[in-house]
Amino acid sequence: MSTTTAQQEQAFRALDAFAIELPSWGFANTGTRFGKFIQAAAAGTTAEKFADAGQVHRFTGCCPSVAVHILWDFPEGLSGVEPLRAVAAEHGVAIGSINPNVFQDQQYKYGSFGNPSEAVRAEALRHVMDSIAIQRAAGSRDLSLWFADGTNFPGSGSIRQRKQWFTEGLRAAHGALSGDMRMLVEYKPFEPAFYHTDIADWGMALLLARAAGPRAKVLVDTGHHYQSQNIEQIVAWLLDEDMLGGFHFNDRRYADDDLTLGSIDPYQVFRIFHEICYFAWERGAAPDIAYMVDQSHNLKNKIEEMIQTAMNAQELYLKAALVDHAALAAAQTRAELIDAEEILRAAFFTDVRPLLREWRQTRGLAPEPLTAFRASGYLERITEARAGRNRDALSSYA
Ligand code: PSV
Ligand code: MN
Repeated sequence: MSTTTAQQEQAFRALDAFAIELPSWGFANTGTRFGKFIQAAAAGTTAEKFADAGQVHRFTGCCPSVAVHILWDFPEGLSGVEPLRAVAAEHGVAIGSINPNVFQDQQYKYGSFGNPSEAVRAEALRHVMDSIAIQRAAGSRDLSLWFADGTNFPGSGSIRQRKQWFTEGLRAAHGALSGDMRMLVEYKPFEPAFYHTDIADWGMALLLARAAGPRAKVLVDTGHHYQSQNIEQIVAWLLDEDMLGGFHFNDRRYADDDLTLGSIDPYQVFRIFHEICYFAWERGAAPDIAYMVDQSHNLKNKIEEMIQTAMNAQELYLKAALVDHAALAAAQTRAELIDAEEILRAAFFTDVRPLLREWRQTRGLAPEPLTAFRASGYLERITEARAGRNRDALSSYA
């Protein structure tokens, strides 16, 4: 498939409109439940996470905001917002979605919104309300909710009762939203709970979001599905129901592996983007979706990996934007199965990297973000500045 001028214009429009949010936690030292591998250059403070995220945006031009986790990035609460806004502006990015954390503190051992203790449920709601205050002060549109709630053994809790508690909690939180603020409800089939998870799939998230109110939508984390689940069908259904609020992108081979987007199955990411672009073509307008990355890497260099992720996302999105939708719709109507499939494959196998290089150049960006980042010397500078501290963290960890 060679590209025409009209296709180039279409491609550039698609790229201009495509932004993907980075997770602050993707720049810090993280690990698996078996241990951490410390990187000398990893960010140790929220300001450093924003500085590193700013580099990703500087070289890719498509990552203008950074998702924050309340306990990890705002230990001081609301008073941390103004200073962080200034830091974000200094690095050319904005504070993105707000992630409350009702899963790591001791009181949440048996859950948060689904905890059998009324006092703990109230505490979880208070934290979410505090997070909404931070969301408002930060000028952030999305409150991104993920709950670790669930049980490990049959009989441990009343599944129906917990569902009702979730409805109550989400409704109460929804009541505090105003203006253009939204609430995204994320689902996950298992981990950390291994018998039942309170919000285990998109159907449960959808019902809870509907019960919470009109500002609540579903968040699809690509790593939160069982093997071989048809994620693009979930996406198509949520789009059709006007309930798709956003994504947490990552790739996986087994479970919630947090691997680089498109590293294992780029065709799946393409098919997801295709459902979105096809929907946009039919409706004549792009749906309002928050694209976010949810990955943290302890083996690859974190900044380079986020640049790689952003580049993969752009490539796969662009391929989906180049699908000949009119021809596809006609082939589907005539049940021309091979032709319809080949239309998708033609777009998927188009090498869009030359187009991307042109787009970058016309937008004042370096054509090869990773190479340009490596040549900038930033990594060497932060490695030198942070290595000592990160080594100390290693010895205190060991
Ligand atoms: C849970 O696995 C999750 O996907 C949620 O989005 C959390 O906010 C994030 O990971 C924390 O890493
Ligand atoms: Mn997630």
